[in-house]
Amino acid sequence: MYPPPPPAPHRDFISVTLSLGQSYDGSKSWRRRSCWRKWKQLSRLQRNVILFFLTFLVLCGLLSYISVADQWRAVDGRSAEERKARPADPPVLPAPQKADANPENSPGLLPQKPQRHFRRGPPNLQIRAPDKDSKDRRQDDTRRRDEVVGDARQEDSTQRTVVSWRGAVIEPEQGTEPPSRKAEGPPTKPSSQAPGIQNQPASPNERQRAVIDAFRHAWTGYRKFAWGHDELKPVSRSFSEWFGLGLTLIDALDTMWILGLKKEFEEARKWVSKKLRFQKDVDVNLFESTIRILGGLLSAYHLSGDDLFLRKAEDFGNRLLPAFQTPSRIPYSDVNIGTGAAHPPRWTSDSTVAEVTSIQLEFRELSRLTGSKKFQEAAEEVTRRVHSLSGKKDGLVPMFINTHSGLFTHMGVFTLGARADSYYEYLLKQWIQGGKKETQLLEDYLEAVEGIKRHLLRRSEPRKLTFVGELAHGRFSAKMDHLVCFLPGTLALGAHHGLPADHMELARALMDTCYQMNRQMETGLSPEIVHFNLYPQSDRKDVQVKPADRHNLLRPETVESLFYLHRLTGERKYQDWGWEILQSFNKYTRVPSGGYSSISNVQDPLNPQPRDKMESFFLGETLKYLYLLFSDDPALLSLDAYVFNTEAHPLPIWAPPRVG
Ligand code: DMJ
Repeated sequence: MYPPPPPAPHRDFISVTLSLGQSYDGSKSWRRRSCWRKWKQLSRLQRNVILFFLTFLVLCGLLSYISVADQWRAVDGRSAEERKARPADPPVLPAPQKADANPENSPGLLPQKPQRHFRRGPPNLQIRAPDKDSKDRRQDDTRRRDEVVGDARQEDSTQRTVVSWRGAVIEPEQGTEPPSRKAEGPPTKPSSQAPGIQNQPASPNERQRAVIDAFRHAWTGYRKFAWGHDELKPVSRSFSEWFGLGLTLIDALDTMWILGLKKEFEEARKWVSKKLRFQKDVDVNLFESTIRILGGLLSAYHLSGDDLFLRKAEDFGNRLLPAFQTPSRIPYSDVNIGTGAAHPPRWTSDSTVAEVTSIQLEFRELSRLTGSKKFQEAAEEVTRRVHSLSGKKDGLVPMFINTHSGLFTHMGVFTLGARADSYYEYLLKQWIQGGKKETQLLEDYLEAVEGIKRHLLRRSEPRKLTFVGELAHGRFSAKMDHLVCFLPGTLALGAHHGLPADHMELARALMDTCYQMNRQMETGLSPEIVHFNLYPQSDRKDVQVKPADRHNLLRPETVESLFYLHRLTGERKYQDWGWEILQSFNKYTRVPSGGYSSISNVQDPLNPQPRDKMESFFLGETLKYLYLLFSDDPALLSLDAYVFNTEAHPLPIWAPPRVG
């Protein structure tokens, strides 16, 4: 017997296939049968796994279909609305946005790449009529965004930056061309004739003629030995450079105009026109170049009405803006006006409080004149931040502020001298410049004056001179810089503008002291720093000078305050004191071949030791204030029409906008 044949393998498969009733009718049918055969060959587990994946894929497909379909519906709907909303003949360009509404227009601070995530829909549909609420919201949004963007900016800038030895250099988007004014507010032109300045000045009196003579002598030296350079070295008959921008020439422009030195002014103007170029690979100090160069150009523009100076000021202002590109919006001390790389000093990431808070008059005025808000925005952001910082003592501020954290550093040291002085001056002067409306500035100023009275005022022995000392961690020091002598003038100016009468009393008392700081020296010129005697029993004089502090840099502060005190009280003694000081300058600092020199020892009339340097502020400030002090005409640069920046450059007080 033959054993029964083994069952044909996969027999059921065959039978099932056939039972489908499909015949071989070409490759498709054959492939179907082959797939089915393979499927049946799989184990139950394998089939389940495959079925699960297939179900999953189908579900995913369904879900994404639903979402895409929704978007398409939305797009279709919006297009329909847009089609309805658009005017029949749409503008080719989007309507301009106001500068202050657009964070990308503010200070050159934000990364200047397009911020795609802020933009939705066509730009012309984003413009809405400004209303107060939306403006406030915008400001809040801008502020919030700035915080976020501050971090992003850091990242962004590291990508676009040449990193310096400080790790803090920023590659700017350097605008050498004046910014387009179309997108921003309208510029403000000066009146064709600056008030208080005649084309032909009234004939100067004898003392004013002496100032003109001093100016001419200084100018002769500069013209002969330093033309177009920053500073004259009168003894060696050469020059020194700081920024390489003709600093003395620019600082002196408005003085020449005020003194009526037309020929000299025209020659200097020609140099500005033909030679002054800011496209230079050079670091400038933000504060010093703002108060001297920007301030000087703006003032020259106002007095002369010559557009050249405004164009130069705008170009220069643009080149300073990268200094504000810091994590905290507190500007770096230095910026390269050719490359736009900004950085703090080599030894610290701090800036000086006086420096970052004494650029606002100039930046605000530049915005007003150009209609471009970015200058004002950048500078006022600093004011706002400093206002809300902790670490002050009854309105008195420390001397340093960190550009990364935005916080005060070196806490607990308070002075009205170097590194803090013009913070106080600019609180008052900005308030005046803006038409006395910005009450926060006024409040900060008033609080600071109270702080000065409470913590820094003392009287010396034996003559009871009122002076402003310093406070270091609760310890009082009877040290006073000559720089503090700006304060009597500032206090008097505030009183003139309606602040308490006791400010004027304090101004008078401090003026006497500053005069004595000059008078008690053998040369009649103040040293850089004095210490006051506090002990009644000693046989010391009131004013003491340490050997290291005996120098005089031809600084203006005493004569600056004398100008205010005379202008606002009419008392002749202030003119007489100024006259003494001018004579001392002539006697001890005048260099026969031209120019004046700072000296090393105000206590040695036989050998005052010339230092061979004429600072630009001698022409920009000292001689200008002396000339104005000797004038008896209160309308000459009236204190109701002008406010002087901290380098003595007069800028107009903003008139209230005309109604109707
Ligand atoms: C000037 O540049 C300015 O007056 C500044 O505020 C202080 N230092 C000098 C003059 O002393």
